Amino acid sequence: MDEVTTRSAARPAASGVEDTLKQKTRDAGAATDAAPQLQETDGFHLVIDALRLNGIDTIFGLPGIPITDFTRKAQAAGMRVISFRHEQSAGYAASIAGYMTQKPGVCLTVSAPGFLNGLTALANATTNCFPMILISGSSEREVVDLQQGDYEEMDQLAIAKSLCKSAFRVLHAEDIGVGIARAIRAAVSGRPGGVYLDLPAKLFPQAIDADVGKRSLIKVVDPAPRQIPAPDAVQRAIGLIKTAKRPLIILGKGAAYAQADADIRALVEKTGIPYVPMSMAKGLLPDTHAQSAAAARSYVLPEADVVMLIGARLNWLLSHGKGKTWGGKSAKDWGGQKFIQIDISPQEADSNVRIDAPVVGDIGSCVSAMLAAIGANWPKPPADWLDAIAERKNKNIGKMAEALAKNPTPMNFHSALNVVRDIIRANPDAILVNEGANALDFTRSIVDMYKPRKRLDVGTWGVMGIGMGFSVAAAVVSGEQVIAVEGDSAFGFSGMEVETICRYNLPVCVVIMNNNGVYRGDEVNPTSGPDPSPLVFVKDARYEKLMEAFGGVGVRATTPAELRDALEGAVRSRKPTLINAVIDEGAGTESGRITSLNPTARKK
Ligand code: OXT
Ligand code: ADP
Ligand code: MG
Repeated sequence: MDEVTTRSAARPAASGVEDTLKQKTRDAGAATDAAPQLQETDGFHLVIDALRLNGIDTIFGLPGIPITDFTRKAQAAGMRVISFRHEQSAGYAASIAGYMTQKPGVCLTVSAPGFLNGLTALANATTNCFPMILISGSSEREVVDLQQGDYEEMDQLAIAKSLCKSAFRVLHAEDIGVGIARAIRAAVSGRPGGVYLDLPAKLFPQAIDADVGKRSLIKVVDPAPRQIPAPDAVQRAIGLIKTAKRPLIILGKGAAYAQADADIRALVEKTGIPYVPMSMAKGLLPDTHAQSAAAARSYVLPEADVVMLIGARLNWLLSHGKGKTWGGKSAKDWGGQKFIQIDISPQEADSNVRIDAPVVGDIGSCVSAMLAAIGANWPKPPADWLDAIAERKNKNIGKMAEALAKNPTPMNFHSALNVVRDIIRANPDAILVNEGANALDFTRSIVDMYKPRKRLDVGTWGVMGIGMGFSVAAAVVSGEQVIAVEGDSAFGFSGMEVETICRYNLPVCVVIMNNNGVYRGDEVNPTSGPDPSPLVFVKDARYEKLMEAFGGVGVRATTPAELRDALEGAVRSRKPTLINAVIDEGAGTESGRITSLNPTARKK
């Protein structure tokens, strides 16, 4: 226990432990006539102690009633309290901290509006399988339940339930230990996800005997237990790979999360099977790896006959495992592939197409079981398959090299991102945060990643707004240089957090791909009226001045040389930097690479 307060035993005690306290008072009174002094703690300190006991040393949040004093006390107790300008950014920060560390990231908010602001991030964490706990203060139960109009009244628990993995409320100080333990286990065990913890205002000052409080805390033993796959499931999967003439591995962000990097690499290399990394799995093996088929994606998906998914779902990002992307005749047709799926969730298999060999367990245990089963002399896949992939890949890499070599004025995405590509190659430990549409899609294919969990992006929902929250958390958690490549629209969702970046003096360099709008900046109002098109912004906006306003470095870059200078300067100095990279406003396409998902009116 880090802090206890002393009070006279004559004062009334909090509910629940009153009897213990009364007994102590009587005992103390029997020993001496002087007013006895009891050691006390309260809800504030118990929450802090419970988190710290479980190795959680950082909170991302935004203070206000009823958690202001909590943020103060947490900092006083030695926790890192990173205070944001908007709860949504704090929530995204917590969620990505969870992804990077396998410990639940904690976001702390005030009631109703603050809670709702954090809720998007909680839902996003759950969708992406990131472990996170949203702790929100809440109003008085009895007033909320009678709908009597309390300050920031809202039945937060009920609202959160449908948007996260689990939701709990703690009413009594002596239950805080259990509440935190349950939240931790729910967030990180099995398929990770978001957990909501509701802490009513009255809980925080509730005082209880310090010893009782201490004994009520739980240090969670083995919060994410290994889940060993069934031997017959492993054999079934191995048997299927043996039949393959054109095998393929797809690595998803679940594989990156699992931190089984060496075994995953060994499995890929020992089998010799080509692999495609999903966006956030880039760098799990270096993107320059000879077996990477990323540059031949649209060739390998329809051509493969056996596909092994490791921590990747057959959701929209993989065209649901069917349709033309997979060689099916029409949009919903199965392409004929057999699938092996390694995943911790037993319910994931068959969600879109038949999974012939589900291997259920944690990826570390599954991959090591597969490795043991394949032994030392696994035959390489047929040469004609590898040769055909190499040919496709080299062709695409050649095309990419040509595009990157051009130096148009104004800059386009290729010429600007070529610079980012070089900087990441020279600084492979740097973390790349990425959002936008064209700014996202071009960065994904142009900028190679070399190490695991270094690419953090919009994930399963393609959500805008993660940029600055992810950047802050990545810098806080890792201490590494962060480079955030942002569409100008994407940046706007969390732009005010550049103040947070400056306040904590974080090594974050924001690069805005400024094409004056959502997708492009050259659209006009068809009526010729005074309002601009809904898709465009103020032309030649000076985003760099926003960073300067808070003491950071701002640079406007109109050529690759200027961009390179500014990026190198940022990496060298580790100062908060914002580079406004001016991109041709006609360079993007609507919705980037996912134009096919964008309904447009038939009637023109
Ligand atoms: O094989 P082919 O020939 O097909 O080629 C592929 C690869 O083989 C090749 N490749 C390579 N070639 C050579 N060398 C290398 N190294 C290499 N690597 C790959 O390149 C191509 C492409 O490869 P890729 O990317 O692997 O393949 P593909 O087919 O694209 O993969 C499919 C997908 C689906 C897996 C992939 O496209 C993907 O991951 N997509 C994610 C898309 C996404 O999530 N987009 C974000 C959402 S868009 C939209 O929703 C936006 N909104 C609305 C909005 C949102 N999202 N959120 C909220 C809260 N509110 C509103 C908004 C407002 S975007 C947006 C803002 C946009 O404006 P900005 O200003 O921010 O951005 P700009 O567009 O820049 O202006
Ligand atoms: P991507 O978007 O990269 O394809 P997804 O988020 O769709 O990745 O899929 C990640 C998958 O990984 C989820 O189905 C999740 O259950 C699974 N997963 C997450 N962590 C683990 C783990 N430690 N072991 C096994 N599977 C995991
Ligand atoms: Mg844009």
